[in-house]
Amino acid sequence: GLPTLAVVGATGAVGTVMLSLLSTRQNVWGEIRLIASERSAGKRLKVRGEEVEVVAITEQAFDGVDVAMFDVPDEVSAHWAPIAAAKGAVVVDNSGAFRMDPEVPLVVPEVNAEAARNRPKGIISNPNCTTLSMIVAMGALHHRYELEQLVVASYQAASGAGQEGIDALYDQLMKVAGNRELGTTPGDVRRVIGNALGPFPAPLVMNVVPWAGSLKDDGWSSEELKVRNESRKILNLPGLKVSATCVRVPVITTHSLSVHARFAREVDVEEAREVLRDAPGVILFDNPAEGEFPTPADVVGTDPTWVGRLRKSLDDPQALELFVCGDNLRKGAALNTAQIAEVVAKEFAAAAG
Ligand code: 2RA
Repeated sequence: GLPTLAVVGATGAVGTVMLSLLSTRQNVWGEIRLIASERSAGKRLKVRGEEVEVVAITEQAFDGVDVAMFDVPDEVSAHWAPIAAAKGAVVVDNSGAFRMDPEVPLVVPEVNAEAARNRPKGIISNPNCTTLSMIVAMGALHHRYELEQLVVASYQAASGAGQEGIDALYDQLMKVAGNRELGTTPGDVRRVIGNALGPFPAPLVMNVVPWAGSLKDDGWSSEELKVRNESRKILNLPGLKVSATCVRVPVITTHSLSVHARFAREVDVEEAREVLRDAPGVILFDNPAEGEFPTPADVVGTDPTWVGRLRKSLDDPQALELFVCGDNLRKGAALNTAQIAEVVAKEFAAAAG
């Protein structure tokens, strides 16, 4: 029969998108079991047109599970993913708990699908949404020109911080709506928002906030280090030079990045266009004369990585500038996890003959 899938963390922002993806993608699963914290157990959620009751996470909940997708906080994954793996499930984990573990592959099917086969711990990691929002396009260009350096700035959506990020931005929008004086004196937005900052360190509405994640050494944010470390691992370029500045913007869903990419060889912009046009999972949408470039408002809810504003650097014949957008809850999280799980499901199908 078809493999049994468990969705762990079915009730969160990513879990919700996951259930809708599982309902619309080609069905490769037998039973789909929904697992969440004790608090959410008993809830009934719709997947593939049927209501399924959420069960609380326990060791027994993984009985008979072939593939388990985890979308839960790092510490919950760190505890439960090895338990699910010990019970024989292949775990596809979207937390940060295992991404840099040398015995856990970090997989983006369009870039390094074959890495998924080598999983000594029975765990495969799904990258962070910011890395994922650009890496499919960068993988395609790397293939042609050999990437040496990335300098990126991100424009990250509120939903990257989960449902509380979404709620905070909508609440803040309500507080500023209709006030045509705001945004003219220092601190006026902050005063209107009061303590409704949600998970962000400054007002997000009518603002941009140069911060995502937690503080690490020498002033870097955890998010910026993730972009560096994960890009290196996915592209198998341990010496790749990466500088990232991660910024939160008042967008509900879809991360954007401005990328300066330097290669080992001189680039040809027409050829680079062709590479991107031919790359699976990438859409080149780049005609500024007609006002055509990707924006989060147009990209949200879609699967591909959208690329626009492609230019050859004026002062470096080996570098390209580009702007990319990707839905952080789809390709940035649920979709990539589903794609990895489908790669594993194919192994089951092949083994079953
Ligand atoms: C964010 N990448 O956007 C992060 C966490 N998923 O906040």
